[in-house]
Amino acid sequence: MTAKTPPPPGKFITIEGGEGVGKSTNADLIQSVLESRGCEVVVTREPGGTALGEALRSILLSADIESPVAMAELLIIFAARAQHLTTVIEPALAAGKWVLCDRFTDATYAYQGWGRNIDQRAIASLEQLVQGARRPDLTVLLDMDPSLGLARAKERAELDRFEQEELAFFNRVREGYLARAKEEPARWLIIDASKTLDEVTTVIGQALNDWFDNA
Ligand code: Z5A
Repeated sequence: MTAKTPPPPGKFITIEGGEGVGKSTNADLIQSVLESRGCEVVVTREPGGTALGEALRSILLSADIESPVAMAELLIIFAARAQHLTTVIEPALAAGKWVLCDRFTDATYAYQGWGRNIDQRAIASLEQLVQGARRPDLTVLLDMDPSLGLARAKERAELDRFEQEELAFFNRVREGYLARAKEEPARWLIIDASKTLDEVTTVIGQALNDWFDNA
């Protein structure tokens, strides 16, 4: 009888980046790399991931209702996150599953912090309150010039409330992501998302396999 190799214990992986950088497109690839390593993967997203979170997401993205002020936007995002963490992310990790989340709190620092100029300390307080010690184990940042991502997003569908912001907003968001990645380089894989989809998927696949081998 051959002993079966136990699957690696669950980890929390997030995908981040500006508009249209290819997060959703590349989530499938990341999932398949993880599954090829024997991981059971739960794929989810923020804002969203629960019925309440998806309802709050609709409010946040709608361009047709009253826009929340920046602080209300921040609190709605953390309300959705509290529900998501308690009912989806923590139970999955506790059961040994891997969680792959399209955006998480780094997006809050980038969009509400750098983009909307909310004090980073206010975000850090909410992060501590809602998440305790929970932080991503690995974050894949798809990085590219925001004008390129916005052009991709425009081709695809009608623009949501965030996508209607001016370019300067998205440049600040990008700067925020890169600053966070610089602060904690071991957690981040920075991928040049301006390349062709084939090139991007190859680089992500290699980087993820290297990370696994060195973990
Ligand atoms: N938000 C926030 O403010 N604070 C927070 O804390 C959180 C979120 C968590 C919704 O997120 C909004 O919430 C978001 C920030 C805010 N702002 N907006 N809008 P979202 O993740 O749903 O939003 P998004 O960035 O707009 O997602 P997206 O438009 O679906 O983009 P994506 O997932 O990165 O891209 P994609 O759908 O995979 O690809 C876009 C198109 O490009 C598609 O047609 C692809 O086929 C194509 N594509 C992908 N890769 C390539 C390459 N390499 N070459 C050419 N074409 C490509």
